[in-house]
Amino acid sequence: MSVRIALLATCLFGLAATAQAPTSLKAAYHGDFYIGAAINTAQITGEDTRGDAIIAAQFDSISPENCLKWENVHPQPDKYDFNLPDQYVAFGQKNHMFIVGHNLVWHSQTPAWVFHDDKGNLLTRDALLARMRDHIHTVVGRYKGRIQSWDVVNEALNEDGTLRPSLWYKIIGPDYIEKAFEYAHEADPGAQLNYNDYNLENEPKRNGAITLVKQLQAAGIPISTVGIQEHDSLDWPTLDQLNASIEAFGKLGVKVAISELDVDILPRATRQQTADVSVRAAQNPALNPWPNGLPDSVEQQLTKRYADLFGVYLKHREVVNRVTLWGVTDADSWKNDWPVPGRTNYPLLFDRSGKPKPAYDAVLRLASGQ
Ligand code: 9MR
Repeated sequence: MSVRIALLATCLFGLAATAQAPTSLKAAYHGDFYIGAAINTAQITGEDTRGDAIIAAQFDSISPENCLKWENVHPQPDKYDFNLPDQYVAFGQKNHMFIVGHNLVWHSQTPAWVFHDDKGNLLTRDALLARMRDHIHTVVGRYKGRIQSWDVVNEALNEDGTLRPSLWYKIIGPDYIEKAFEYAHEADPGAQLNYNDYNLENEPKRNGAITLVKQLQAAGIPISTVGIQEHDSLDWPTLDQLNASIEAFGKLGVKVAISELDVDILPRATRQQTADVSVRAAQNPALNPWPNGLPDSVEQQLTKRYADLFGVYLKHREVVNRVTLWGVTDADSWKNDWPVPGRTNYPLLFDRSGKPKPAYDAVLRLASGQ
């Protein structure tokens, strides 16, 4: 009898375990945070059918890898191009996703005309503010109520925590950041507004972001989240650095978006850990050691790294509101061409053929507590 009961219990338990085991990232982390992916042109237009199937099955949030950057959406003073952004937002709505807008104000990928008048002179503060307001109202206004979160200002800080001397800063002054948030809030009072940057795990830059958030809060400017990009390697940031940053921002009363996650396993080609898109390094076979596949030992390190990172995010699930991977498969990643062009990198959870990697399994298992 007791054997039959035990057998029955095993069967039922087995069934329950099968029924409950999540089969997608978004199901596994449902109730904890959104799981997002940055999507590219071929995925937005539907040309990459394999990628789109992965995105729809696995993710409940999307970010536009490039199509909403100023140079793409507003290439000339009187020309906006909403073709791709409209398709991007439609894709997210069709799949009931949390849709992110990236980004409104950045020193990079912003055409030179933005800062100059017809004669080539730098604009005055008032003229640049007017241009910024017009851009933000036009873009945010178009997707009001449909894009739920905007990266309002991207990468405004230097590594030492001071403000980067961009043309935004030089022409308008340090309050260009407040103004950008103010205009975004005017354009869509319901949208979450994010300050987004890399290397916020390093203490000096983290402190710079803390000061920034406090200044915005003191001025009554609505800021809802800080985006920690998380362009990581196997040994940076330490889990302590990551924990400390999430905790520090959480204490300020803002949420944290892990906004651009990937893990670079290739030899570092730059002196410092950075995600500065202007940095370049020369090709060299020593910097591209695994063009035909990753050795098991490195695959295991990557798997452990992803499990450790998601362990930290889960621990802070009250503060972390989304975790967005910067790409879908390894073939899509910017890390294949930055800072060295033409390398074979392995930074994401799906391999080049679209198959889930061991790191994917580890992230899924972690959520379901198996
Ligand atoms: O992944 C993006 C790549 O395709 C672009 O060429 C590059 C320049 O626009 O930007 C990359 O995305 C960056 C993001 O917008 C901001 N943080 C750093 C990201 C990686 O460079």
